[in-house]
Amino acid sequence: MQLHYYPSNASMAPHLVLEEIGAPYELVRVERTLNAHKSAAYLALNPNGLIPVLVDGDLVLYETAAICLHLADTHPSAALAPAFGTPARAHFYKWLMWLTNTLQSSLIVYFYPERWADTPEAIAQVKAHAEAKIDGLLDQLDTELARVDGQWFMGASFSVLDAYVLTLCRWTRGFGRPARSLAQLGPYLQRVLARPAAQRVFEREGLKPPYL
Ligand SMILES: N[C@@H](CCC(=O)N[C@@H](CS)C(=O)NCC(=O)O)C(=O)O
Repeated sequence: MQLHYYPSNASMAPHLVLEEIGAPYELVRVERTLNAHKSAAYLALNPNGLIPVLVDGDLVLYETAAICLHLADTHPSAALAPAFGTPARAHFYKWLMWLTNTLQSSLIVYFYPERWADTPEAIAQVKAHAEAKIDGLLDQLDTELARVDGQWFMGASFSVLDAYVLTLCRWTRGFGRPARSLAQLGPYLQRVLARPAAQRVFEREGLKPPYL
């Protein structure tokens, strides 16, 4: 397998999943600073020009959540998702979709407000609205963590969701109220970060503290 990645991008979620699984894979750095994600070669892999892409044999897959699910499904012994057809699996799908289509998409508005407005004032307003929305979304994660029984997002078992939550919460480290400052999220993120797989990912992506 090959994971096309850029440090600290959405690719970190499948990178964490690959390290948790322990299967062999190759990291292919997509040089964003040179716009390599908009090159013809990369667009042939992902016509959206977005990171990540996973190549698994003949399969070329984009969309972070789909890649994470595929990795969990093809490596069942790693137990990174609840059993098919169970209520836990249904909630797992719900949170995975929410992470990608609600939290991640709001974060992308926050980081690229100039795509949504023209004047400096309007751009600042888009950014402020995105941060306010994300603030409430972080509260939702915190409330869920207070509800579940266990140290991981799904309870007793570490899952793909933990990799995804860490990746997205890290992006809030420059916020007025970052994820690490919330009562449940703060210690939870430290637990995910302390896993040997997470330590290897931060090392391999060349990331330096502060991690959260
Ligand atoms: N829905 C996509 C979004 C991926 C995405 O937005 N990736 C960012 C990096 S975190 C990217 O490639 N941005 C480049 C751009 O927007 O031009 C996914 O989850 O894979």
